[in-house]
Amino acid sequence: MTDAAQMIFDRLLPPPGPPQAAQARAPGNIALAKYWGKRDPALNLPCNSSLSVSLRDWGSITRVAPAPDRQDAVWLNGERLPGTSPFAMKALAFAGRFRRGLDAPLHIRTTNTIPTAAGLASSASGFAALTKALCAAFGADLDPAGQSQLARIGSGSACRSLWHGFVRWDRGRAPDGADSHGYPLPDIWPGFRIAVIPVDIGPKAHPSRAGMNRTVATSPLYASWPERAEADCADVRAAIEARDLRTLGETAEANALAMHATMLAARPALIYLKPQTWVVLETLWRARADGLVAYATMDAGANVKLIFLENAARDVQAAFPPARVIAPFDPP
Ligand code: 2P0
Repeated sequence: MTDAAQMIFDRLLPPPGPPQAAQARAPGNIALAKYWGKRDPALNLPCNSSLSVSLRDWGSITRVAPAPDRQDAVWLNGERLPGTSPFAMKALAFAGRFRRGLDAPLHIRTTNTIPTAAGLASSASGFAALTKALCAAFGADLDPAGQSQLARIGSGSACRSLWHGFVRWDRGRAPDGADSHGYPLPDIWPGFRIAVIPVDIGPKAHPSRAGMNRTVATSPLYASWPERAEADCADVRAAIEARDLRTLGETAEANALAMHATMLAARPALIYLKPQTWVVLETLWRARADGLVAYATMDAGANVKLIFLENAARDVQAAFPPARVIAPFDPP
């Protein structure tokens, strides 16, 4: 039986033929207006639009090649993974959507260029790079919007990692998700900075997929999220266009905290933030009262990301010595 996700691959890809070796890279991304909650979990169709900034050369490089030993295998950062590893199983299941029954065993090698010490998840860049590599391997000449639709099925946030700079993922309306993919914003903002303040670099306590689904299913606060999040996404878009960091930062920070409020109200509660996260936030809010123009956002983990402009970089680094600053619009 063909599932709904496979029908999208069948529609977008040419008939399967023997794969070639191919390699691709993709940046990670941080959402300034978050994706949280699916209206269709099988197709990863979101309840609201989201908007991110890509992390330049922090991302994933993935190589796909026919397996000389005729055994599927996956390597992550040079280490061959057991077949039972969740990452290996997800990557091979995704590759299966391109193979469509063809007997073509593959070797998949992914290297993350995001420093482990930054504590950032890499599923977005990983699935975006894997999608690009598999499209090249199977001779699928898709435009980036088509690739974004396929990457979205691997992991929602991956559909924003097909481009550098600011990317919006439209919620879309079509039941098959044809209008739910990323597209790049034309805005180039050279002074825009993002910093990662590592709080917890260990594996996630709760995978975000399960966390998101639990929030939608059980949180009494979730009902207010989709409409507010959609408005936040539009406000972030407008603030980028106006190069208005204050509005962007205030909106992004409130959006992230509102997302965490929906999680806190889930039953049982879903708590990603740690005591040290709140220490970082208190320090930020005190510094902001003293004039620092910087704002925070947090994802499905305890680490804090700060949003600011180049002229605040020195003060951010002084207030948060472990901060790793990224200039998203510098040449790679
Ligand atoms: C985001 N997150 O917009 C939000 C904010 C985490 C918090 O997208 O189930 O790995 O694969 O679609 O994309 C993390 O969730 O989830 C995420 P799936 P994904 O960046």
